[in-house]
Amino acid sequence: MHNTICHVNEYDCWLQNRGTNSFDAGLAGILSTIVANEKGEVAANAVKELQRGLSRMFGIDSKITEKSSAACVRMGTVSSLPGIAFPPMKAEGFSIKSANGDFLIAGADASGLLYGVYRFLTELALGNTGPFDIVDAPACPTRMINHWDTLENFTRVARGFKRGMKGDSIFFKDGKIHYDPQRIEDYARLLASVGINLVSPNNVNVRGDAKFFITEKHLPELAKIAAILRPFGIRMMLAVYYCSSMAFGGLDTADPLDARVGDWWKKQTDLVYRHIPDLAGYVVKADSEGEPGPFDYGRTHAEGANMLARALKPHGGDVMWRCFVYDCQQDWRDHSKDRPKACYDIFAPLDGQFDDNVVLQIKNGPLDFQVYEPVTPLFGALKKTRHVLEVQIAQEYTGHQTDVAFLPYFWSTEVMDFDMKTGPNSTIAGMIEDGVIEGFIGVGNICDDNNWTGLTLAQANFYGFGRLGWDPKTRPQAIADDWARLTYGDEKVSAIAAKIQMDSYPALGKVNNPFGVSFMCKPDFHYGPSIEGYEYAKWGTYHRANHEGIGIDRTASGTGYTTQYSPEVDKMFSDPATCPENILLFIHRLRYDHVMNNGKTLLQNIYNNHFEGYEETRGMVDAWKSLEGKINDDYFNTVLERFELHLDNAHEWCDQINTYFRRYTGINDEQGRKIYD
Ligand code: GCW
Repeated sequence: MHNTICHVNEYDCWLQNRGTNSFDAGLAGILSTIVANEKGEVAANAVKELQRGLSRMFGIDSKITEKSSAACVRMGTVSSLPGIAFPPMKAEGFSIKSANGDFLIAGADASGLLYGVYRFLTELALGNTGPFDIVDAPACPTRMINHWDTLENFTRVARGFKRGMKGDSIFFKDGKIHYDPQRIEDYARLLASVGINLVSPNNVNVRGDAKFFITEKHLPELAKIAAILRPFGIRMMLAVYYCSSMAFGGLDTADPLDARVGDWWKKQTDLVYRHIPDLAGYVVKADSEGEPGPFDYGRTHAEGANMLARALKPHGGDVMWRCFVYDCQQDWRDHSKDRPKACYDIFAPLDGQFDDNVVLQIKNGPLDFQVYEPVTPLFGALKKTRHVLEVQIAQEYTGHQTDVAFLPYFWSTEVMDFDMKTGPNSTIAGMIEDGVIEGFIGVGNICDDNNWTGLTLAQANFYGFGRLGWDPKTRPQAIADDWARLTYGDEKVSAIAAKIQMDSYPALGKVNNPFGVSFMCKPDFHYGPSIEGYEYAKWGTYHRANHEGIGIDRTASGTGYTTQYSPEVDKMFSDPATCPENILLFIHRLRYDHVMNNGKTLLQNIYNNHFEGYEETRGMVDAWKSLEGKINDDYFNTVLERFELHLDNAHEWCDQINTYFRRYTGINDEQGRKIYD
C-alpha cells in the first residue's frame, strides 16, 4: 500500500526541495565536495547554484574548494579546466561525465556550465545517479520570454483585461517598477534551469509611463533587475514605443527616413546602454492593433526596423521586430480582405532588406494564438532575414490559466513537427536546428501568485516552453513525464498528473475550436464561448456560419491564402480529404453534410467532438480527484478549484456550440444525446 503523502511546494515548481538526503554514502560523499575555480559572474554563480541546489533539493551540504584528492564533483568552463579532454561542445553547451570516481561538469562557456549544473541536478532528481556521459547544447541561441506586463496593477495584456493571467506582475506595481529581489532571483533560477536566456519585462503595447523606460526616470531600476538576472546567463530586452521621438524626444515626427529621428534614437540608445551595457536590444510592435509604425509615414517595415537597428548596432543589440501586422479596422461585409494573409503579404517581399541586427518575430499562426491554426507561411519563405518563432505561454485563448491546457503538446505536434516543404529539413524544428529560425519566444505566463502561474498545473507550460527552446524535437510525453516526476517525485502521482496534461490539449480542441474555426470566444475577455461574438466586429476574425455550412475558403479558389505556402503544402491544404482536420474549417468552407474521412458528416463530427471533449475534461477532473489524500491538501485543493471552473467552461462550450449548429441545421445528433433547444 502506498500511504505516504507526496508533499509539493507550489512555489518551487520543478525544482522541488526534497530536503532529505536519500543518496547512499558513497554518492553523498562525492557530492559533498565541489572542486572549481571560477571567477566570472555567471560561471561563479554556476558553482554556487550547484552547492545551493544540492543542499535545497537533496539535503547535501557541500564545500567548494580549488583542489581535492578525494572523489568529488569537478566543474568549470573549458578554459578553466586545462589539461582535461572534453568532447566538442556547441555554444552554451556542456558535458557531464563520470570519470575516475568523480563527476565532471564542463561548460563550453559560462552559460553552458550553468546549464550543465541544472541538468546534473535534474538527473539526480529524476533518480539517475550515473555513470554519466551527456553532451548537450541548446538548439538555438535566442530563448526568450516576453512579458506582457504593464505598470498598472496586474499582468494585463491590453485594453484592461487580464486574458490568461492571474495575479499581478513580478516587476511592476501601482504604476511603478516594484519587485522583490529574491523573487526575481528565484524567477531567474527557474528560467535558467530550462535554458531561457532572455527576458523582456514590459508589454509590447508600450503605454503610459512604460514609454519612459528608455529614460533616466526608469533605467536605474531596470538596470537593477538586469543585474539580478545576469548571473543566471539572462539578458534583458525592452519593448519600446515606436514614436518615442515624438512622445518625449521633442520631435514632430517618427519618420524613419528623417535623419533627426535616427539621431535621436542613437543618443537615447547610448544612454540606455550606459545603464544596461549588455541589453540584448529592443522588442517592437509597430503598425499593429493601433500602435503607430512606419506605415504612418509611408515607409516600409524594413525602413522602420533598420532605423532602430542602426541605433543598437554599436552596442551589439538586436531589434526584435514583431510581424503581427494586419488591418484591425475591417468591415465584416467586405469579403475581399483576409486577415491571415497579411503577415506574409507585408513581410515576404521585404526579405533581404533588413539589416543584420533585425530579427523578425513571427507568431506561430497567421491569426492570433488560437487553439488550432496552421503554421504562418512566412516560415520557410524568408531566405535572407533573421527570424524567430513566437508562441503564447499565457493562456489567453486556451483557458486563462483556469482551464488546464498543456501547450507543449500543441507547439510540438502542430508547430515544431509541421513540414513547410520548402527544403530538405523544413519542419519548424528542423529549421530551428539548422539555425534558419534562430529562436523561440514565449509570451510569459508568470505573475506574483505564490505558484507563479495562477493555475498551478500551468507551470508545465513554462517548463515545456524551455524544453522545446532547448530541443525543439523533444516529445510532449517526455516533457509531461519529466515535469511531473520533477514536481511530484512520487511515481503514481506523476503518472496521473502527466496523463492529465497529455489529455488536456486534445480535449480543449474538441470543445472550443470546431475543426479550426476560431474566435468563437467572448470578445475582449477571450474566455468562454460567444459564438458570434466576433462575427460582426472589425478584427477580421469571421467564420460566416449559415444554415448550410461554415468556414472560409482560403484556397486558390477563395482568398488565396494557401498559395502563400510551398506548392506541396498548398496542395495538401487545398483538398479537404488531405487537409489536417484540426484546421479543416480554417482552410475550407464546408457544408454540414460534407462527409469527413471517418465517414461521418461534418455536423455529426462537431457534435461528437463536443460530447467527447466534455467527457474527456470530466475524466481529467476525476483523475485529479483520485489524488485526494495522496498529495498535500493545499496543493490538491487549489488545483481542484480551478478544475471545477474548467469543467463548467467545457460544459458551456459543448452545449452552446451544439445548440448553435442544431438550431441552424435542424438536424439532431445521430446518437440522440441531449442538445438543448
Ligand atoms: O492576442 C493579441 C492580444 C493583444 C496583444 C496582441 C499582440 C499585446 O489580444 O492583447 O497585445 O495579441 O500579440 O500584440
